[in-house]
Amino acid sequence: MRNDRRRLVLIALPFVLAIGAASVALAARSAPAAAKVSVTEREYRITVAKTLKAGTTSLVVSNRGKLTHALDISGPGVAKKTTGMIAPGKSKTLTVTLKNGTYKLWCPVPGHAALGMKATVKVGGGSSSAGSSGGSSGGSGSSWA
Ligand SMILES: [Cu+2]
Repeated sequence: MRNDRRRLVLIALPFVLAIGAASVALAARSAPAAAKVSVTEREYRITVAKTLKAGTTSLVVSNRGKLTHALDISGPGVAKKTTGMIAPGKSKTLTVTLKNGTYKLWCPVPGHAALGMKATVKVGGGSSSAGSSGGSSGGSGSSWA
């Protein structure tokens, strides 16, 4: 009896491990690596990084103001997406795919953009500088000494 149960566990264990590993791999594959960028809104301005990287980006928009706000974004490949209204103290996430270019962000609540709730964000631009600054270190002639 006791031996049988132990044997059963020994037989089942590799299967459990295999299933576990497979589900981990699936989870890793299905989750797109979206960069998270925080955006803060209050009366009457929008705080966000001036430059962002191209790719799938989750804008985490926090309303730190006392009024209801929202965030609209429009630019290359993004034909106006909106978070919808965000109550004071709340936040919403808006996922967009950014391409190189300039994006406009603003609060669509009437009057708010005119009062200053708008921002411009640049994506990409001069990204391909990697590799050019190598300095061709031949190795042999260390002239610093
Ligand atoms: Cu607003």
